[in-house]
Amino acid sequence: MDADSGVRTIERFILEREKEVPEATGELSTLLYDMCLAAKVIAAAIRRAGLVDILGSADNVNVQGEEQQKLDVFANEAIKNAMGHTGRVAVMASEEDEGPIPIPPDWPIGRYVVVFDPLDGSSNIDSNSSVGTIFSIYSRVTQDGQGTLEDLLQPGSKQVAAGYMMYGSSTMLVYTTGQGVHGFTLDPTIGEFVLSHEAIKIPAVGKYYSVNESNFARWDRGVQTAVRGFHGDLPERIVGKNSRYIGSFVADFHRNLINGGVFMYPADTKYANGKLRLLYEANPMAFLVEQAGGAATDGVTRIVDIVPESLHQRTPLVIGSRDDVEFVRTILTEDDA
Ligand code: P6P
Repeated sequence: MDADSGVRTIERFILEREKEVPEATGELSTLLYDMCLAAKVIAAAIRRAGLVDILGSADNVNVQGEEQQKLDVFANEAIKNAMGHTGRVAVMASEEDEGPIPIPPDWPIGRYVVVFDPLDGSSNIDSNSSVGTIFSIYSRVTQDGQGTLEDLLQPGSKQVAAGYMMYGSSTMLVYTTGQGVHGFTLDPTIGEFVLSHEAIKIPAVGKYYSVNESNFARWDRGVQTAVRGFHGDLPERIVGKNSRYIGSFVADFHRNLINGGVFMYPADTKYANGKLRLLYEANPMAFLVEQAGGAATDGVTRIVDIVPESLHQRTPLVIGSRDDVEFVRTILTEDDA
């Protein structure tokens, strides 16, 4: 195999994309490399999790009131360390931390803002189901010094990059900088993320629908009607779909992105604003899916148009194949919904 075997590592691919942006300074590229490093560190820990004492509960409850897993804590620290020591970030926010995460005092402060869910779906870890990291990157809006809430509470339409890592049968990193959606698979033999899915496009109509059916009685009538449509009960309006639901957002989203599908976590009588978080779950995935030709709403309103009011605010979410998201919007906006 010759030296340049056509293997396109993520570093090379990011540089190629950077050349297409005249005003690019290379800082965002460097930040994305640093996220790759964090991904490798987390992936290695998850691979070993079954062998060393890093599985299970950290005997702690996070700011969400959810039981923290040891890997939640590990992943959170890995990303904070990777992002905070670059001189390119002004402020961070994490699902695992209550407020804004400042840059360490002896480190230069940069112009980017990073929000992330360090390990989504972590309750699935002990059963070896796929889990993931989700991140969004913005440019700061304040001028100097430590970043603030104002920098963090920007609408998703202001994202400059977004992506996720999925730790499953293989480790993948999927990201966008607004120039399409591209997927990379970690080759453990060389320790590099290698391009495996260039220019991902989500089919307009999905094969799958993903929703927690056990919540059916908690939904309002419009949502129940839409899901019945996915069951195949409204053949005059929509072709029925297969149900696929892992209960790990990154895994459910990734399958639908590749095969076509729609994921829903609607508001219900338990989660009045839905369960998923706007800043570090819905927004990054909404940026990605729109770049891939799909759509993301709260049922009616485009996710990336929502102006956040708090770091951990939740939102109802319908995301995936464009025509399926539109079907739900139509049902929910009909008079008798
Ligand atoms: P439910 C995992 O806890 C998570 O935050 C997402 O990854 C996933 O989509 C959702 O919750 C699953 O929630 O209520 O269906 O178990």
